[in-house]
Parts: sequence; C-alpha cells; structure tokens
Amino acid sequence: SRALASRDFGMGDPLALATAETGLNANILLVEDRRGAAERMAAALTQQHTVTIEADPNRAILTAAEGGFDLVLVSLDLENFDGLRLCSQLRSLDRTRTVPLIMLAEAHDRARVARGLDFGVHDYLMRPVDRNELVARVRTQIRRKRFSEVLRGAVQASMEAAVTDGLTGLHNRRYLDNHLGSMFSDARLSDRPVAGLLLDIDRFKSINDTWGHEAGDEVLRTFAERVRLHTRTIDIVARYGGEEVVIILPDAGLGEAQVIAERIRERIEATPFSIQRASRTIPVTVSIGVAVRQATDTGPADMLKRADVALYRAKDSGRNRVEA
Ligand code: GH3
Ligand code: MG
Ligand code: MG
Ligand code: MG
Repeated sequence: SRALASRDFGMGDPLALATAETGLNANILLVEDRRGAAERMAAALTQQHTVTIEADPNRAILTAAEGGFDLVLVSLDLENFDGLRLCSQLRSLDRTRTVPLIMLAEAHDRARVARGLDFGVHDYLMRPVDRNELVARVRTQIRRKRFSEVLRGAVQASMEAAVTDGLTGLHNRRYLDNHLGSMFSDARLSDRPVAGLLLDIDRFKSINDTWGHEAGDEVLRTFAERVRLHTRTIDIVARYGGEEVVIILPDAGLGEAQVIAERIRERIEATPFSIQRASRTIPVTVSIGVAVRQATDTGPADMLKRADVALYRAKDSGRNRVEA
C-alpha cells in the first residue's frame, strides 16, 4: 500500500503546494475601459503576474472563454456595458465557470456588488483601488484556486486508487462489482451477449516457493500487463483474487470469447516471464474458464460461477487450457 499512498498524494502535500509562493504567478484578465485606472492596476500586478487589459467587454468574454486565465477583474462601471452582466456571463460559461472573479466598484455600486456576491462573484475592490489591497485580494483568490485544483486532483487520484489494484494496476474487485451488475442488465434488456473469462495462473504457488514472493509479484504484474494488452478498452479486466483475473467482454458471444481466451493463453505461454532478481526467465502458463450470459441467469454471479466450473475443468484436465 506504499504504492497506493504515493499515488494518492504523488503531487506532494496539497496544502503546501497550493500555498507555495512560486505557484502564485497568475494569468490575469483585467476588463476596464478607463485607461489610466487599468494601467495603474496592471502596474501593481505585473511584478508577480501577467496582466491582459481588455477595454471591450464583448471581446473580453471571448478572450476569457479561450481559457488560460486564473482570474478576471471586472469593472462595474464600463461605458456601454453592464459589468455585472459580464460577471454573470462568465459564471455561466463552461470554460470560465470556475475562474475567480473580482469586481471593481464605485461607492454607488454597493447594491450591485451585493448582487454579484450573491450569484457567485468571489470578491470586490472599492475605488479608488488601494494597491496593496489589490495585490492581497488577487493573491488570496489565486491561492484558493490553486488549492481547489490540487484538491480536485488528489480526490480524483484517491478515487481511482480505491478501484485499482495496487500491485497490478488492474481494476479491483470493488470496481468489478460496481460495474458488472449494470453491464449485465443492460445486455439483458437489449438482448446482447456478455462473456466472462476467469483466468488462473498455473502452479503459481510453486513460482513463489521456488523464486520467492517478490518474483511471484513480478510475474503477476507481467501477467496483468499482457492480459491488458490483449483486451480492448471496453472490456473490464479486474484482479479477482490472488492470482486470478476476471475479464468481462461486452457483446462477445461464446465463439468470440473462446478465441480471445485462447489468444491470451497462447501469449502467456509463448514468451517466458523475466524475473529481475534471479536474472532469468521462467515459463508461465494460465488456465481459463469461459462462460456467457444465459437468458435464465438471475445475475452476473451465475455466469461467473459457470466460468469457475469451466476453469476447474481446465485445471483438472492438465492446465494451460481454455474450457467453456
Ligand atoms: P493451480 O494451478 O491449481 O492454480 O495452482 P496454484 O499454485 O496456482 O493455486 P493456488 O490457488 O493453490 O495458489 C495460489 C497462490 O497464489 C497462493 C498464494 O500464496 C499466491 N498469491 C496470492 N496472492 C499473491 C500475491 O499478491 N503475490 C504473490 N507473490 N503470491 C500470491
Ligand atoms: Mg488455484
Ligand atoms: Mg493458480
Ligand atoms: Mg488461484
């Protein structure tokens, strides 16, 4: 589970990263048609950030939607355009929805500022804009944005880790259990086939006993890699138990499933597995049980049960075989 932990937080401590000053250089869009004010604000920000001034609010929306901005400053007192409406448009566009917004307001704009904050504008500055306050509020929003980006990445990574087997990188049983049921009932509703393959490495215990548990792990990883290589992305490949792998093939009938199983069996046998520590290769074979969905099945467990029975038959009749 060390591998899991480092995958979870492979980006380092999210909080430390998000708040590191080096991560706070931002790309800022300043929507302001008063030239003097725009230049003063840009001058205050350019020490740390890159500032693009846009005097035309219609063009500002297009520019912002092109992406790449970490923050948008919007004047509420544009010549021929309602700055608040611009803010609301930026909040509703997919491309700009999460970009922090800061309103630039006059004293008479108080009510509009309140409305802006209500519909999700992040902050505001009163004019005349204080240089230090501008720099500080911008920094706060950038830090908040960086933090939520890192957090989103970390959440995604740990959600992925929760359905991934740490040793092989295959899906784990939880993932299989979560998806197989609906995949199976979809197939039943549209009367399409589904096949299940149960793979079990032959005499794996003796690989462990002869070459050590780490060598066994290496064989498992290589095995998983090769299986993955010979399946499609729409197939579910999951580590089912210790050295057992389940493959679910949507839309595959018995004949097709047997061909795929045979191809995998052959690819495993054809190339011996390398064992780094012993600097040598060893032969590995796999037995595979194949089953397909039947109209009388009450759920995927029925199909997997038949695959298991077929697998047992493959073992019983000499191993390194496919049985259905
Ligand atoms: P058969 O041909 O009948 O399948 O023989 P086998 O030895 O492969 O079958 P058995 O199920 O008896 O042994 C499986 C072994 O797999 C036992 C267990 O120690 C080992 N194993 C399970 N998980 C792991 C793992 O993550 N790493 C390693 N190295 N070994 C594992
Ligand atoms: Mg066994
Ligand atoms: Mg085995
Ligand atoms: Mg086994």
